[in-house]
Amino acid sequence: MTREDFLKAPAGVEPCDGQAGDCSRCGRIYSERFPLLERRINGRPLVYLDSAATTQKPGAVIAAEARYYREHNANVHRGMHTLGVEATDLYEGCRTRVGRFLGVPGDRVVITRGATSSLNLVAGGLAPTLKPGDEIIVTEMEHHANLVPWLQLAKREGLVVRPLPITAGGELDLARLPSLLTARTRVVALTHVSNVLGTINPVAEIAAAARRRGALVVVDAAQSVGHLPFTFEELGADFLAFSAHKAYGPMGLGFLVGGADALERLEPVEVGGEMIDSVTMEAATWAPIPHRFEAGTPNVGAAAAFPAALDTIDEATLQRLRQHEISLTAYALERLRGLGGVTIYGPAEAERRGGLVSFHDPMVHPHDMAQLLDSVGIAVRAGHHCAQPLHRRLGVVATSRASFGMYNAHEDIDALIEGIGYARSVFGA
Ligand code: 7TS
Repeated sequence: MTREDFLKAPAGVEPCDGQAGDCSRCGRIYSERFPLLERRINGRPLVYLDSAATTQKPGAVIAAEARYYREHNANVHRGMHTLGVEATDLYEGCRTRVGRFLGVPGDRVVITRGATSSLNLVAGGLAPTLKPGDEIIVTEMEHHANLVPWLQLAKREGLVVRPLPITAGGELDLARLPSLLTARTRVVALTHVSNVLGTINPVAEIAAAARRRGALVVVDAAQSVGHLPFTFEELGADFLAFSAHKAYGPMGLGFLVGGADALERLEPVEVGGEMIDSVTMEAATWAPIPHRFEAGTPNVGAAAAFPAALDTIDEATLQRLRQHEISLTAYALERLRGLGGVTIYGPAEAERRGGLVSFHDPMVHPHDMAQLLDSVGIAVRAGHHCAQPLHRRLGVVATSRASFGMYNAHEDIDALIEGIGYARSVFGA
């Protein structure tokens, strides 16, 4: 099939009629609120299947960030004038809103640049409490953001990193946990939802086992906040890290949420302005938590905008968003299996997964797959998805990944399947 032949076939996606919420025809949730989805790519309507990399943003989020710069822009916590007070209120309002969303008081929410910064803050911040020979358990399915900071820490402090392996079915091998958890285990770091396998990990169960051994539990919730319904308490973790941009919010903003006394254990890693109490030419003392972890001018514009994303999620309800992602994932699994010859990674049941599916088609290299799909307007991600050890374990250098947001519909998956057929035809398959 040539590209021209493929394009003659009816486009899988038509304009959505969802003016009042869900589209009655396709089941998308609030897709009319996401201006970017109106784009055309290479002459075709965009089919956006890369929400695990970043979600698109509702117009209300874009408007709130623009409004901040048009009407309120000033630096924060220096409230000598009206704009400074307004900017500070918006920034602190974001902290409170995130706390409410996850069921914790705002003073246990540290505002960062993203999940990666949050995880570096924990790993670096724990350094003074660790001794050579102490052990850290990290799962084999981590994104590099929740692996490399621990490897660096281990190198600097003489620690031992012990990998928690996965099973052939793409779940954590919990039978291995008891022997890995020792009297020297100080930290268990794990992802809530794998960005490659989609696996939802039983964080509460693992956290309970870790705590019995006196270890701290660090959860990378980059793929779960805004997608799965849960509170911080339910996870039973000490630290939880995530980025706003994967939860329908702006880029350059993330959070570290701490358990009741957990943040007290961290030494500030980034130091300078905004985070001090008093400074002499000899020494400095720190501002109270959480501000001591927020050195320098923060991304106030993004913080001013993120509550609009959380409002959109709450309006839809997390329960409904979760059901929607399960439905899309189940359909994607079914259609990909129907192609024949495609390896699909992670648990077989959609209920055990977040809203994403990684796959490998031996007929088309993942990079060619992504490029050919893009040529017909379909955006997927290909590569190692910043999880090289996991891909080594899976025995492939790269996979293709389709991932879903509230604005996706079953017909986007139909378009993907047609697109894969087209990609195969280019390689004579
Ligand atoms: N943890 C997980 C599980 C992730 O999926 C990602 C980003 C991060 C941490 C890092 O988040 P950041 O906002 O600090 O960059 N994951 C992806 C992805 O799967 N494709 O692009 C980015």
